[in-house]
Amino acid sequence: MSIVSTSINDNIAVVTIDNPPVNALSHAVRDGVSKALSELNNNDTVNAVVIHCAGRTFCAGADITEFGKPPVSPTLPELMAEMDEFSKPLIAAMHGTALGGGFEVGLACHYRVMDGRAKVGLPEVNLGLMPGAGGTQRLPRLIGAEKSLEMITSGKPIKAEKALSLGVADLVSDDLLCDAINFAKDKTVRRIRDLKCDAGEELFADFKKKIARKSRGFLAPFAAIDAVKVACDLDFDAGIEFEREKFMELVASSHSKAQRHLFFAERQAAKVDGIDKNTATRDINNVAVVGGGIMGCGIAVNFLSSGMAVTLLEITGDAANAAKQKIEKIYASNVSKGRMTDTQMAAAMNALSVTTSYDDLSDSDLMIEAVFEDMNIKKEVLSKLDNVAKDGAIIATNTSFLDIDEMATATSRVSDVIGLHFFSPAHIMPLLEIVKTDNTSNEVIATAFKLAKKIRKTPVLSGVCYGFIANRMSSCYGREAGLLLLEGASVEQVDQTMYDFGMPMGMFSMLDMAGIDIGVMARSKLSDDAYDKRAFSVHAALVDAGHKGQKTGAGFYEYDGRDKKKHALVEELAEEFAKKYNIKRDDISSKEIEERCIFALINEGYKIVEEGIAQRTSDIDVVYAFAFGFPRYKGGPMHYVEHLGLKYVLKRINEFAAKYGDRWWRPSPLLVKLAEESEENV
Ligand code: 3H9
Repeated sequence: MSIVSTSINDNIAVVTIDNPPVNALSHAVRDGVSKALSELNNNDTVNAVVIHCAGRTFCAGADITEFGKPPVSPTLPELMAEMDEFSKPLIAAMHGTALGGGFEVGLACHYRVMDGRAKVGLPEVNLGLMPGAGGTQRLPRLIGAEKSLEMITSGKPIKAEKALSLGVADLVSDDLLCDAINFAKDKTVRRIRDLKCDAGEELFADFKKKIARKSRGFLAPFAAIDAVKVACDLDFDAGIEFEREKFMELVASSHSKAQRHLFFAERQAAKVDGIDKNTATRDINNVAVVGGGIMGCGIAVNFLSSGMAVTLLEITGDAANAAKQKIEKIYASNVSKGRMTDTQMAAAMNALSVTTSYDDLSDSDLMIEAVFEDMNIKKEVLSKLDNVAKDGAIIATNTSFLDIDEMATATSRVSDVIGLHFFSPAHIMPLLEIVKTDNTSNEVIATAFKLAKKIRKTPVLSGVCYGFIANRMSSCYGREAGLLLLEGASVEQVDQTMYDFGMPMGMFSMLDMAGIDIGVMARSKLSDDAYDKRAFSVHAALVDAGHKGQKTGAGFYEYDGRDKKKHALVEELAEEFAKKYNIKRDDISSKEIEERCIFALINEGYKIVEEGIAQRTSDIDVVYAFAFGFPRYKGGPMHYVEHLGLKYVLKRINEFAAKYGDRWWRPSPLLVKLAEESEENV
């Protein structure tokens, strides 16, 4: 079948797009549709045209791989203009996910028929873009400015029923093509461009304020608001011109390049060397979780919400019941926020059982331990799981740092042991680090990736090392932040600098939130040469003084409810330890703070790749963006190097090595090699 084909029956033409996997609107598709429409316009036997797609979805948007290349006619806006000029009724028959340019094709049609399970949306903001094929001009004319602003700035798609109620869809159907053809028979031409929309000035100013916090640092949502305002203020053609100009600016921006990089990086991360669709996987229906703390409960929620049965084990009956209540509380909060129904909550809670006996876990397909971060305790738990596990059961650990190869020796099935590292809160954070040991089988790794998709997590593969990808990198950032305190920077200055860089919060605010004692305890088990003791000396002293962070009312800051203020003790401690370690205190610029923190991440990232812990640099970007909120418009630390220049980054790392010693700042050989090969000028 060709990429675009036409069939005519009973005076209704059906134009079918067949461009797997998601019918992206590549040049071949646009060209094919354009030619088909021009033929049908001149064909007197045709009264109306239905546009429809083969495969699993209506067009999922423009072809993202074409962005950044010179536009080739017909561009999507040119095709939309042809559709506007089309003289016969045009009906979009949409199934799957009609997104971005795909939805805009629907909006350029005169009517929209949707499959009952279909969704439509304008997710361009997730790519650092705004709709660029009429979406900002047609949607407000159809459903009003306010609802359009919500859809466009959130990027969230809506379901068919909602689309029907908003007037986006004209018909929702269970037999899409057949109903769309019948629907087409008595229709007349009706163009959205001829409608008018209106809204007061204040709507747009208020909307910018409303999204200011969530969209801090991003360009695209604000550009999209301006474009919707233009839809209300100017005529359609002027609006389209404005939209095109802003869209082209965004395509060329570093923001969109970074966000497009993350889009493909996320999909690339799911590809594992040596594993493909023919690799066998195991069925996971029953999951055991050992440990009913915040982590264990969050992990359990993931599986319950995806329709799996969970048995949660705690040491005592009281602890088991408390865990059940914690899970119930998470669900009750979801219901109260309208994220799920009472019926869905009841189904999830019915699938949960709690126990104190390992024997009750014998039917589990997957067992995950989420107990105290201590090698001996974890080994004991894994050994108990091994004793009751059925053949083929996967035994997983949620450790954040520990050596899983060693842990696996506590079982008789090392090839079935894997790390599934969730991030707190586990039912919300999108990343799942899948940690393979030297012995984990491909079947178990492939199953973990399949499972991640089922529980809607973004998986990234890591090898075993202290802290894996995420926490190993974060330790380097934490080390530099700690040293900067001793060298004269304040907690507030370090945090503000990193916040301004785009991180959701600074390192010290993050430590206060998570609890400073967790890291202090983890480091207490390390040998002195495994980390820079000086960098974490203030942390240890704060914990000794009972200041463990928000939970004790003080840590790096002092807390009064949600308000935080300077904690004078921190400065005193920093001076004391600076003296002890003979560190000269001075004014430190924000540039130095930013570069020390970010370049430490980058250097470690290259080391992680060269050691084979991560498969590729883009996996590291996914980890840091999804686990720690590295600003997506900067694409992750490794992509950010492209923006800065490899040679510049290496030069600064060499300078830091000369000034602060090369124990931590020794440049990664991979970085050196790439910088040498790079043709950029410093
Ligand atoms: C836009 O439309 C701009 C316009 O307003 C204006 C233009 C002038 N292009 O995600 P999956 C690939 S911007 C190229 O694993 P799923 C993807 O990389 C666009 N390729 O499947 C992957 O390749 P591979 C607005 C694309 O079932 C394969 O397809 N639209 C595109 O989990 C399968 O993808 C969007 O932002 C694309 N547009 O999810 C929607 N989309 O197999 C982006 C996908 O080699 N797409 N690929 O790794 C999605 O959100 C999801 O792909 C979708 C399916 C929900 C559709």
